[in-house]
Amino acid sequence: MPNTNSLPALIHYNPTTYAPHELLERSSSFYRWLNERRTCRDFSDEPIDPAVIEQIVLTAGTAPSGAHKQPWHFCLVSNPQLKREIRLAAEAEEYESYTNRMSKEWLEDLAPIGTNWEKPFLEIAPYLIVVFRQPYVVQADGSKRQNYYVQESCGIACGLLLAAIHHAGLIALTHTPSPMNFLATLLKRPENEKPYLLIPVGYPTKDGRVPNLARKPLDAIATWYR
Ligand code: IYR
Repeated sequence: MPNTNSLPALIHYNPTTYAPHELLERSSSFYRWLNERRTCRDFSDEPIDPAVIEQIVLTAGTAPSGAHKQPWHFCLVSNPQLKREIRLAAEAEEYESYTNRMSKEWLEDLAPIGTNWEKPFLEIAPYLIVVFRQPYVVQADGSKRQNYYVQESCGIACGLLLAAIHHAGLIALTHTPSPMNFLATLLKRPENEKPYLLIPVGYPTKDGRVPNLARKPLDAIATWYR
């Protein structure tokens, strides 16, 4: 017998829809706008209303997640002393990575992007959003309950976060110091949280630059099966 005792409570859902003739213009204008997003390392220290950061994080929190567990936490760091400590710890790891840990091929692949172990943007950007994933939650009785598809859920949330940052007219950098457990220590996070991404957010400098990269064309990223 199927279990009929635990039917989920479903509610009506009527999102905005558009006529077929409007879809191409809407989808292509959204693409053209998001295609303007670039990862940029040249941050201005110009302040930004913290309420803006909160709206951006709320947007990230709309991401779908495995069993709707929402297995993410966003640390919003504007404290200058904490930003300095994060910079120093990140640079120590990055120095070790660039000089000893990364392969020759990896360094070759990064050469056109022009990165190195120095991360001044971690102090200059007005905000660092440090994203943590939660592989499990600790319940009231102390037992652990696993979350599902945590990497996927956090990846989608960060994608929405980057789109929200772009929509606000700000820039971001998806920074991945490795290893990055120093972030959990500095931010005193609970044991069920693992650092996922470190994302400085701010305005670009007036003379900000980005590498001259091209995106793959459609036929290189998609295959039709009609
Ligand atoms: N985590 C290092 C190295 C780095 C790695 C990749 I793959 C990049 O696309 C960029 C940087 C750093 O942040 O410099």
